[in-house]
Amino acid sequence: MGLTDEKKSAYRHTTKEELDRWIREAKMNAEFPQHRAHGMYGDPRLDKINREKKKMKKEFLDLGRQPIANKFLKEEEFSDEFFYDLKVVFDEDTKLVSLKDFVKPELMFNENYAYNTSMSTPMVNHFKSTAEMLMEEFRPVNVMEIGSNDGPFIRNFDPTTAVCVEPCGNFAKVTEGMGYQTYSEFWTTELSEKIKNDGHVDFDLIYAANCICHIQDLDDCFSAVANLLSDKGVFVFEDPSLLRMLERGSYDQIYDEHAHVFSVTALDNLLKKNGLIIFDVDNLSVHGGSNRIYVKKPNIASDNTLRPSIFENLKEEKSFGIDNFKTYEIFAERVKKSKDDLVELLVKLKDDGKRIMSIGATSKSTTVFNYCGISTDLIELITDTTKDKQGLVAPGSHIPVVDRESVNLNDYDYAFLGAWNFKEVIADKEREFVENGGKFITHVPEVMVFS
Ligand code: JHZ
Repeated sequence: MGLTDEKKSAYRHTTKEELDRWIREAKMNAEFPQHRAHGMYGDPRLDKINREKKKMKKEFLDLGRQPIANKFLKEEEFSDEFFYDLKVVFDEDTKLVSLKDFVKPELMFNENYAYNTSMSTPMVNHFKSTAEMLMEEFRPVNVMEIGSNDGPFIRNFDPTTAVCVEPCGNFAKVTEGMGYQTYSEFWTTELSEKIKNDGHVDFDLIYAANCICHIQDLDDCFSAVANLLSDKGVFVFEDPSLLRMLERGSYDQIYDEHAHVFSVTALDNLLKKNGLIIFDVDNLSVHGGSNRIYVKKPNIASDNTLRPSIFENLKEEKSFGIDNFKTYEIFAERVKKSKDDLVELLVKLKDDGKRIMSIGATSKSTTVFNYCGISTDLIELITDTTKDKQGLVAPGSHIPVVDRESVNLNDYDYAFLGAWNFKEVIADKEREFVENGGKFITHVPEVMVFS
C-alpha cells in the first residue's frame, strides 16, 4: 500500500533540521529506552533503582510540557528545544515530593548553566553571613561545598583547606580561578571515593545550598556525604521548603532542576535511612521560604544534642497535613485556579491596551509562563541582571530577556514579578515606576496587583 496524499505532503515538507532532530532523538531513545514513550531522556540506572519505589508514588499535579528551566536560547535553537512532561508525585512511604520523571542531569547542568548566584546581591549577602555563622558555630578546618556555583559561599573559606564540587563547567572554572580545588562532576558515591583517594577525608563541614534538591538519587547522595564527613563533622544544606510552597501556592518552585521539594518530615526519614541524623533546622526567608538542615552522624548526636527546632518543624508540618495525600490534591486545585486567574488578568489588561513586562528571568517564571501558556502576546519582555541571559529568549515562552538598563519602565503599565522572592528589593529599586503609576503583578500567594 502506498502513502496517502496527506502523508506524502507531510513527508515533502519535512526540513533537513527536523530530520536531523528526529535522528538525534532516536539515538537518545535508543540509549535510554525506558523513556521512549514520552520522549524523555532519563538515566537508566535511576530508573532501575526507582522502579520498585514508584509503586508508592501518587501523582497529584501536572504542569504540562516544560522546557529546561535555565536554558535561555537564540532563535536558531528553537527547533531543537527540549520539552518534557512536568508531573509531580507524593511518596506515601517516605513522604517525599518529587518529579514523576527526572530530566537527565547533563541537559540541565553543563558548561552553559545560566543561573549565576552572584548576580543577586541579596544572595551574595546571604552566603557571606551564612559562612560567618558556620565558622563561628563549628570552627571547621576542612570544608567542602557541593554545588558551589561561582563561589559566593566558598570564597569566605581558606582555599588551601576547602574543596568545591560543581558539575557546571563554566562555574567550576571560576572557583578554580579563585584557587579552590574544584571537581567538575556530579555528586555521587563514586565521586566521594575519588575525593577520598585524592587525600581529602574527614570534612568538618560539608555545605550545599539549592543543590541537594537537584540530586535525583538521594540515597546515593547521602551515603556519599556520610563517606566524607568526619565523626564530629556537620553537613548543612538549604533548599526551598515544601511547607512554604504549599502555604504560599508557589507552584513555580517546581521545575526540572528541583527533582524534589523537601519537607523536614521526608528528610528526617531519608537521612535516618542513610545513617545520618538531623540535629537542627533554621527556617529561612530566602527563595520564598527555605529550610537550612543541620546533619551529623548519629554517634555524637545523642538525644540531648537535638535542638527543639526539629520537633517544632515536624509538628508544624504534621498539623498542615504534609504527610497526607489530600493536602496535595487541594494544592493542585489551588494551582489550577492560580493559572486561570493569572491568564484572565493578563488578557483583560491587554484588551484594555496596557503594556506588561516582567522582572527576573527566573527558573520559576519558566514554569509559570509555560504552564499558563504566556508568551510575547501578553508579556513583552523580561529584564534580568544576569549578562548570560540577556540577548536571549526565555525557555519555551520565547519572551526576550534584556538588560534592565536598556528599558524605560515608564513605557510599561505593569511589571510581573518573575522574581517574586525579591519583591521588596525590586519594589525599592523601582520606586520611580510606581510613582509614575506603574503597578506590579504577582501570583504568590495569589494573583494580585499592587503598587
Ligand atoms: P532566583 C534558582 O532559581 C535556580 P531562580 C536554582 N536551581 C535554584 O535551586 C533556585 O535558584 C533556588 C535576577 N534579578 O534567585 C537575577 C534581577 O533581574 O529567584 C536572577 O536571574 N533583578 C539554583 O532562577 C533572577 O532575577 C533583581 O533586582 O528561580 C533571580 O533568580 C534581582 C534581585 C534579581 O532563582
